[in-house]
Amino acid sequence: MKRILGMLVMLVAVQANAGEVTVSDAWSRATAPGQDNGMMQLVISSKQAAKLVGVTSMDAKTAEMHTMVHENGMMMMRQVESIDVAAGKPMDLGAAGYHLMLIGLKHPLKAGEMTEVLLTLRLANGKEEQVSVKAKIKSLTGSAQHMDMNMDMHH
Ligand SMILES: [Cu+2]
Repeated sequence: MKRILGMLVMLVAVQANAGEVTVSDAWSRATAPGQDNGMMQLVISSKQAAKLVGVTSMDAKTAEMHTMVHENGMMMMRQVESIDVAAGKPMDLGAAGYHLMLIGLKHPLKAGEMTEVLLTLRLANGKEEQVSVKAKIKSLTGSAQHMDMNMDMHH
């Protein structure tokens, strides 16, 4: 009974926050043979200002938020602690130079399948909201291979 009550409280808490944050256009890239890291792009919209503060992947050991930076003439990736999302303004991670990094994939990402992450956002009102996101896995392209090269240098 105690456990059921706990679950009910959790459901109510989630519902109270539901609707502040929506995620769209989530996609990921199919991995090349032997590649154990993946990336994901998505667009986050929030009614109130928010910060993306955590990412959990269902298909990888860990997930991080990364930004691309120029260093010694090369594009490198750096982990960031959070990503700001302005109120009412869609935050396109890719356009802003960010991506989500899936590290230590438990299995290859195959084109046409889905991969799932759980995002944790801290809202301006101090509450946290978690959003489950399913991303479509797209096939590898030339530019993806360029990025994988940099990925290996960093990790
Ligand atoms: Cu990265």
